[in-house]
Amino acid sequence: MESWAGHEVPRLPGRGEPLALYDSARQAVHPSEPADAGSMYVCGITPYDATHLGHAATMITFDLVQRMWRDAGRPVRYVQNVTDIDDPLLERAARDGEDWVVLAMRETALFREDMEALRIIPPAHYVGAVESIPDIADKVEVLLKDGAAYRLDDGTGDVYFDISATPRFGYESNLTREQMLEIFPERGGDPDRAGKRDPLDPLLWRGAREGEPSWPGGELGPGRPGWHIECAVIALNLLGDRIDVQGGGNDLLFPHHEASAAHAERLTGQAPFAEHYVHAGMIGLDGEKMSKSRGNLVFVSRLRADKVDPMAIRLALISGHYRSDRTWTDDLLTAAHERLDRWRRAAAAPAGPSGAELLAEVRARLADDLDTPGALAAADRWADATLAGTTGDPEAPALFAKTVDALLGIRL
Ligand code: 5CA
Ligand code: ZN
Repeated sequence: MESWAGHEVPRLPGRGEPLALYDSARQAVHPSEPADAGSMYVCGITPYDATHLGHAATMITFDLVQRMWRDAGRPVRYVQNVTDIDDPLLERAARDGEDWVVLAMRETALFREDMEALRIIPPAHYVGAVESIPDIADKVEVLLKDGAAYRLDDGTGDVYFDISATPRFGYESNLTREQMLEIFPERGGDPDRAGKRDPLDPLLWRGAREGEPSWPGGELGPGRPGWHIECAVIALNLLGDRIDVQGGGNDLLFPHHEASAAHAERLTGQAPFAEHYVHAGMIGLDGEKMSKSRGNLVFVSRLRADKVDPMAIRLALISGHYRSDRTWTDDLLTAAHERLDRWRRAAAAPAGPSGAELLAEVRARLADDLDTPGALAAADRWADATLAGTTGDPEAPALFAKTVDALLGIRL
């Protein structure tokens, strides 16, 4: 699938610091020091509605990871998926009397535009579930033959993963079995499906149903892929057996990333699948998680149509720490506009305090688990001192602008 257009990222003097990130599996901040290229897989959209600010915040989080790795001299191998076939897409298309393919294509195109506007560096591979179906079917067959999966004998052709096929199930989310059982049905799982060996076993392949799209699955028979195996296979195919970062919002902690890791680890015999499982907090509105099913959405495209500067949207979203669940408010956007205006005036000043010190401070704050509030505070101090009339280095305003552009993705 086509990715979106990139833009030039300014080169900064010197070299950035190694990035430390919180890993949900180890529940602590650890250095992410890829040996050569940094490999990152981020769970992308299910395109049945427009990109909302929650999606944007998550994409910006991993954009910052990419920017930090690059600044530290690491090339980056970045893959993102589009879940362009799944139940929510079919349900929305049926509700609106629309062709699911048309819906998916339209919303994916809009997502690309939003990503470009927000200056998200595009992934090297932007991959749809549909185009990956033959590869996914192959891997489900391997799991079946290997005894890690089983087919229900009710004639549906549905294939499930046996979670006892990995001794590690649960290591990624650190949830108790009770917690898993509670969350599983809320996030697409079907614990009560008759014939499963364990209520938590996730679906790998859904046999063809009347009125639903299906694809030939070779020995599996016609059907379509389950959700977790989609991400495991795309990541394995394009990034190899072990990746540095598996990313997404914290709604994917369980079962999605737990099951994806279990699939991948069983297929490769290597664990852990990801060195870091990184989860962005949920952006909410009026105290509730912003979600398509709740209908409390603020769309990036809507704000853009209202002529809101995408850089203000980006700045508003990074004013909170990426890991914290946080609420979107109009005040946040107003504050971001004011900050952007202050930064722009400071960048246009004839001189300012040391740009090199500011750069070092921003690098240090971001290297510590992407402390964007700390980085923004450092930039604010520099901008305030500059606007207060401090004379100093005539090169500093240009370096300030380059710093916030390269590391924060804020083009002044
Ligand atoms: N296609 C799957 C991932 S394979 C999916 O979760 N799609 S999604 O459209 O629901 O979400 C796309 C990305 O945005 C995921 O990484 C998800 O975790 C994240 N996300 C969804 N809602 C929010 C929210 N309210 N705040 C922050 N991130 C969110
Ligand atoms: Zn995913």
